[in-house]
Order: sequence, then C-alpha cells, then structure tokens
Amino acid sequence: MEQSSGRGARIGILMGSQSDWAKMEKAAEALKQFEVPCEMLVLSAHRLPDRVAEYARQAEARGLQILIAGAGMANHLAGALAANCTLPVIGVPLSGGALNGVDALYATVQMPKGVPVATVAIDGAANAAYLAVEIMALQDEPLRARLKALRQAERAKLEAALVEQTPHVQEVAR
Ligand code: AIR
Repeated sequence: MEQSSGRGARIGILMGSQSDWAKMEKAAEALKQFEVPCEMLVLSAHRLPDRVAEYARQAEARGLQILIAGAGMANHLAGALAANCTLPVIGVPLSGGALNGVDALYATVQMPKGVPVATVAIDGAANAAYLAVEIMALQDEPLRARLKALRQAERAKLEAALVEQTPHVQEVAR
C-alpha cells in the first residue's frame, strides 16, 4: 500500500518511521474488508513535532474520524496527536529496540487524565483497526451490519473446523 493522503479518508494511520510500515499496514489491510477509506502517513513526534501537531489540528476538519498511531521505543506519537485534537486516538506500541516494545507500550498507555489514548497490544495494528471500526459502527448502520456479519462468518469457520476435528478428538480420548 502506498503512503497516501486520501481524500475521503475516515481514518488516519500514522507511524513514527518508514521502518514501521509493514507492521502498521496490517491496520489498513483490516480496514479494507470493511471498505473504510484510510490514509497512511509517516510522521515522527520527535523528528517532525510541528507537522504532527498540524496534522492533528486539521484532522477533524478534513473529515477524519479516528486516528491510529504506531511507533516503537519512546512512542509519543499517539499522545502528541491526542494532545492536539479531540478525535479518538488509538495507539499501537511497536516492537523493536533494546526493550522490544515494552517501552513503547508504557509510553503509549500511560496518558494523563483528560487526554486518553486507547492502547492495543504490542504490534496490534490490526486490532486498532477493528476497534476503530467498532467505534465508527455506533453511528453507521451498514458498517455495524458488516462488522456483525464478519464476526459471525469467523465464528462459523471455527465451528466447522471443530466439527472436522471431532472424530480425531474422540479417538485421542479413547
Ligand atoms: N520513533 C521515531 N520517532 C519517534 C519514535 N519513537 C520510533 C519509530 C521506530 C523506531 O523509533 O516509530 O519504531 C526506530 O525508528 P527508525 O526511523 O530509526 O527506524
């Protein structure tokens, strides 16, 4: 997927470095199945702080509804975005560096009262997208229907696999 500042994007996916791309692309891939338009951008809270603030301040007027932000190590990207807008911000701590994501997890999740960042698991970019869809689905009936249908289809797939396993399970139990 290309870096894009898509017109009509409802979700902004940001990351601290080009080296985060493959991990954060999982969020865009998850959004694709819901046909939710998104844009992806590399913007470091430390290397380009003014740009990060500017992006967050303009996000709502540009039609964005939720921001997803991932970075590794001292991850301040999600917090910096949250500080500059009132859109929901979902933070993705990324693995890497000497502490392999635990540093990013703490930096992302420990926000001060009044400026929250909803934090998902280390490298949990796909779940950030699912959470974003769940939030948007509150006000979007077709999206809610798609979300429920997908959850149901996944459950049915697992149920079918369970049925296939059953003779084997019985054999083992004998
Ligand atoms: N990073 C970049 N600016 C601020 C932070 N926290 C993070 C990136 C990446 C890691 O530092 O999100 O996960 C290493 O970045 P790079 O560009 O050196 O590969």
